[in-house]
Amino acid sequence: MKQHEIAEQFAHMADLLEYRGDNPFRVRAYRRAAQTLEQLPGDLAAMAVEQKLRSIPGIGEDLAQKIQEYLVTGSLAALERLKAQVPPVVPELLNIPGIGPKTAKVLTDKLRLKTVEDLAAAARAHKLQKLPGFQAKKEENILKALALVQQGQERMDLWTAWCLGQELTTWLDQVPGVTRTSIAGSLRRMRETVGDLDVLAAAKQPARVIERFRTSPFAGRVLAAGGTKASVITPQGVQVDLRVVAPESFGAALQYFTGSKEHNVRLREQASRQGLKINEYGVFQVKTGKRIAGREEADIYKALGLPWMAPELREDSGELDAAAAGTLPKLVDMKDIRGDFHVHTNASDGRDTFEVMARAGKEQGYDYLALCEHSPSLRIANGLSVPRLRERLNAIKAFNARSKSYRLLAGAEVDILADGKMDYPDSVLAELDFVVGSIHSGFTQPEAQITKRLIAAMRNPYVTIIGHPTGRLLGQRPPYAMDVAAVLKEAKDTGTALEMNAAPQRLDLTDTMARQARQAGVMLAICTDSHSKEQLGYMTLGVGRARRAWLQSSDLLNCMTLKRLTTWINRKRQRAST
Ligand code: DGT
Ligand code: CA
Ligand code: CA
Ligand code: ZN
Repeated sequence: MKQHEIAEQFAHMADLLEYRGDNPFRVRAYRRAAQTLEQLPGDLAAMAVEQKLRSIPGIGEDLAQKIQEYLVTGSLAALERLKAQVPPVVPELLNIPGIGPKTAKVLTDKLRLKTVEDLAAAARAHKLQKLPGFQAKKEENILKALALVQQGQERMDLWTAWCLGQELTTWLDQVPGVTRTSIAGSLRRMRETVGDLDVLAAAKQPARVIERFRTSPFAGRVLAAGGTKASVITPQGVQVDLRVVAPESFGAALQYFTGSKEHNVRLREQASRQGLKINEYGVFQVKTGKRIAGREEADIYKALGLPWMAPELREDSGELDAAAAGTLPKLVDMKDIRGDFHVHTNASDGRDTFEVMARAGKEQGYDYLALCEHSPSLRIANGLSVPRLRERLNAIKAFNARSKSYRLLAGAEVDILADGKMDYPDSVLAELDFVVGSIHSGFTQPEAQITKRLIAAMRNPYVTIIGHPTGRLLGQRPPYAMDVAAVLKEAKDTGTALEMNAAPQRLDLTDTMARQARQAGVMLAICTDSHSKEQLGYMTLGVGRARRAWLQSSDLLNCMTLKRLTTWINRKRQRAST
């Protein structure tokens, strides 16, 4: 409700006035009014209409006028003037937990801070504890607060974002008055990391939903809350932006807040050439101001003569031209996925047993699951010796004898050794149904050598797919050097698939490389690289990433029936033996 927005504006006024050393009575008047408004029951806008504002304790003539001003214009001229009179860094400083107006004043006067980074540098150099009214403890607290603020600014991995997104929409769905909900922003587009989480809801009375949200367990700290939107930091330190819109604008808001910004810019340009205007409320005719779309997202695109396009494509990377030409791909979908490859159990470095993982694959509704443990040279991962691998083969035979519609494939994730040889002899590989060849060592070799290793592995008739082909770990390890064109060509020529590893710390191949691979005619495979049964859920991420790469089910090994898959694997083996 409006009183929360105005309370926030008044609190901000009080802080800035105090920073400037204004009359303490005036400062206190704003601060008290902010507190009163924060706790005010009922609807402030209705009170304003009934001229009842002056009956609120602590609201005199001047503040009542300011409330009216905000209700009419959506801002306070006095606050804007004040902001212009203080150094630009001040509002940012006041945002840091533990820094009030007095502290901000000392910091900007004595240290001449220009940015928050300046503050961090000064704190690390222990310059703060020498300031009047500061001690070591205060300096330490500021450093901690800065770390926290920065943590909130860091990007989260896709799985963290996905799980939180599910929780948020589930929670929102049960809030009274909410008729629709959706994830928006980079999570809906399935970017590899997510800055903040954007969620959207439709309700006739948005303020009530916001009110619930700001007092929900998600709101560890409220950054801002108004009548239609709120930004909070969850107790885990993740920023969530919630917007609540009227049902007739849901489609427009969803389109707008899904982004990407680049896609939206292109779309708006196109609209304006057609005499239309798009914003988060709908599509409007410029001449008449008439609204022609807004309720459904597809209607927004339709109003521009375009088909709806999947969020994963909205990066201004050719999707608008493809849409106009009617050549958008029919993207792969979760329901097209028939199985997972590259799954570990506790026989190597996984957590769950053979039985648990086997059953979990069936519960996913899969037709098949390839269990792939590590090979012996990966000692830290408890790689399987040949006798242990044979035990595994027997266990799989026994399992399959009891299972009709769902099959386990006998696989292995076999190390591609430093010289390009595989970590099991071919005679052993020949006993397996499925081989993932992976590089787990020698990441710093020069490009030519890594490329040679990969090519040698692909020329092995038993290697079905190359696992995590670039070796990168998000935020930890860069991809190793390799000749991408040569690798793609060899994959195509030998009939070897490349993995789209769906583990959130890998996401390897990247979307752009997978798209390149598809264009080169290379087969791909989405694998979760699961080390526990929950991680089979990474498939959702993998499918999202594959959609960003414009992949269709015909591009993916795990959309094949078991029969076609077997034929595909055997074709490479036979080609090699002739
Ligand atoms: P993130 O949070 O960094 O992972 O990336 P996004 O894409 O979620 O970005 P965010 O949260 O800043 O904004 C969510 C969406 O809202 C964004 O994808 C498009 C839309 N949006 C935000 N700001 C603007 C803007 O200035 N112009 C346009 N056209 N769209 C915007
Ligand atoms: Ca976002
Ligand atoms: Ca956002
Ligand atoms: Zn691996």
